[in-house]
Amino acid sequence: MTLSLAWIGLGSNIDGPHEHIERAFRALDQLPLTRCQQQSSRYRSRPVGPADQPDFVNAVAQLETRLSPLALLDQLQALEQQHGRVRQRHWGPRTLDLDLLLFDDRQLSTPRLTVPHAHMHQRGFVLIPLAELVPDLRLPNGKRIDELLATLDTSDLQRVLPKNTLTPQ
Ligand code: ROI
Repeated sequence: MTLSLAWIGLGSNIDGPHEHIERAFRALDQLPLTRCQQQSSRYRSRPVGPADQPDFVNAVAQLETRLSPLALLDQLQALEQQHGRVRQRHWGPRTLDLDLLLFDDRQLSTPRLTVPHAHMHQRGFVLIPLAELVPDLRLPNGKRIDELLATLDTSDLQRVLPKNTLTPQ
């Protein structure tokens, strides 16, 4: 199996979001045939969608993996379940959301999985941490990440330190 790079968007806004994000980074590094190569900063962001829910903590992970996209998706969904994820309502609060954003420069469209992630081009809480990891990223549709970011208002995003980090990095 070939070695691929995959980028995962992490989000949480209930039941101790920081802790869910930190645990998720550790769990991603322990997935079979997978290593977490890079962690972005953590960001606090206003909810996109229904506004009557807590702010989110968002981040992005860069994985090196020998899993296929669908095998990786299975693993991500299992992790979400382990974090007690319950989908109460569409675009409602969640304990842990793990979105497969990009898989190499592939474009996939299957009933279970669309890559690149369908909404990532419009979401500052995805693009800002992703651009931290890959500043010169070009998406499979040819758009550069800095061009996409230039079209977005990202003023609601606030870089935050991970819980338990005492000194700024
Ligand atoms: N809004 C923010 N800020 N961050 C998220 O991770 C997030 N995830 C979602 C919805 C509910 C669309 N809004 C979000 O799934």
